[in-house]
Amino acid sequence: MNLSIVEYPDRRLKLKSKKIEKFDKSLHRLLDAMYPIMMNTNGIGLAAIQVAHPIQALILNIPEEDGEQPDENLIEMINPIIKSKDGETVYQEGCLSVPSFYEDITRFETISVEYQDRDANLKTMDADGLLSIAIQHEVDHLNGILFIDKLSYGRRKKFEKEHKRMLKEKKNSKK
Ligand code: QAP
Ligand code: CO
Repeated sequence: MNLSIVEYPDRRLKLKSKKIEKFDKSLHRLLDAMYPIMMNTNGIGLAAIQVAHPIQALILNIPEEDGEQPDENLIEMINPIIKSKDGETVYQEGCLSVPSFYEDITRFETISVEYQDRDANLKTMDADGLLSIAIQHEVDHLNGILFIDKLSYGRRKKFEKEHKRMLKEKKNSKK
């Protein structure tokens, strides 16, 4: 499977992802292909829409204290729904679809999320810390929302300016 990361300002990132009904081989193949892309690009979370598949699937591998991301820590969530949320926390977020830009984002501190695994089994997870932030960031992707959409007017302007500069640099390096 040949996947590549969809980057801002691609309008596909604004799509609302569809609920998954078929837990078949093609879903498994997609999930299996997403994982190495995330790991090879130093990601900790990736939604299917970021590889051009607008379906409600996301994967996570939250680094441990030592920064390691063993394969056993992979979490796959299909059709996730955040059932409860509490508190507030601020973290400097980034996104594989918005490379090289990081900004403080306020999220809920703790959440409870219901989802299905790749075989359609229903699961519930209570999360706090970086895992909670990552789940909220990825569930936003399923709703067509990027972390930069949450910035204040002034911070968003700062992003647009930096983004324009980045595109110019990219063009120039091709010449
Ligand atoms: C979402 O983000 C997230 O700009 C996952 O050059 C962010 O994996 C969850 C990345 C913050 C929790 C907290 C970004 C890699 C990875 C970049 C990512 C880059 C290379 C972002
Ligand atoms: Co993202």
